[in-house]
Amino acid sequence: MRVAVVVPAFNEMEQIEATLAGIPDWVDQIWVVDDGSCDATVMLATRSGDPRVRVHRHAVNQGVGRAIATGYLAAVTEGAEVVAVMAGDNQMDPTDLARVVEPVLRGEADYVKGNRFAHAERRRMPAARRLAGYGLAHVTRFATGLRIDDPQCGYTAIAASAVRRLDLDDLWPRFGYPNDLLALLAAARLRVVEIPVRPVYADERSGVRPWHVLVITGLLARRFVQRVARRAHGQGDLAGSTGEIRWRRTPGSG
Ligand SMILES: Nc1nc2c(ncn2[C@@H]2O[C@H](COP(=O)(O)OP(=O)(O)OP(=O)(O)O)[C@@H](O)[C@H]2O)c(=O)[nH]1
Ligand SMILES: [Mg+2]
Repeated sequence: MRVAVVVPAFNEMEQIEATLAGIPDWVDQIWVVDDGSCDATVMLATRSGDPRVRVHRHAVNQGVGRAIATGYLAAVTEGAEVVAVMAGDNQMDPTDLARVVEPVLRGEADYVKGNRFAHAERRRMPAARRLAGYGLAHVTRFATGLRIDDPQCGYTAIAASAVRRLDLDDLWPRFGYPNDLLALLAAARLRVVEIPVRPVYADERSGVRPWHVLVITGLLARRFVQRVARRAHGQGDLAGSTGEIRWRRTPGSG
């Protein structure tokens, strides 16, 4: 199957070359989606020398969720059958990529999420990230019905067939997109699987701010209301029917 990697990048001139250099040989397409950077990100990505790399530019910054949606559509249009996301800040360990795409390749999942909490090195995550992650996992489980441990992890893979079924124009464009995407996947009854991945925190910059927790909670509240309304109209998706999660020690809520 043809595998693509989408690399969302906003002002990542310090990390983009290392990110691209780490992507394994067996990946067929690499889509760097530059999200309106005002530094040398585009120049460095363009001159990477890797023939698999194509750079798509947002003229103005639109948010990481929209950048990923742009990459999904470009990759699927060009024939990719599985599309992974590896952020341009080099926070995804390339040695995990095979395991992230494998459930999609085997036809066992429509969407795979990395789960940093299930990895032996989970304590390398900053404490505030872990705390927010645990809290948002509860809210995400409740809102979507999916038994997810680490909704904020950006290391993912999606089947092209799932991309075609989702309304990506409806996806929240900024931080909070992973939670919103899970809600869209659950509503479409697509199969979601979590796989342990190594958390990587080094000297990259982060755009995440404490108040994003409130934004994400609001997004999920909106999706929960939609889910209840669907159920009231007999179109229920109510999970566990939606997601089939491995690595979960105990059944989640929802
Ligand atoms: N901050 C930010 N990042 C963007 C944007 N658009 C694309 N990105 C890319 O999205 C990726 C993730 O952004 P980060 O701000 O590091 O967020 P994160 O990795 O989810 O969170 P941390 O765990 O704190 O690093 C990076 O590769 C960014 O370059 C944007 O509008 N803002
Ligand atoms: Mg980051």
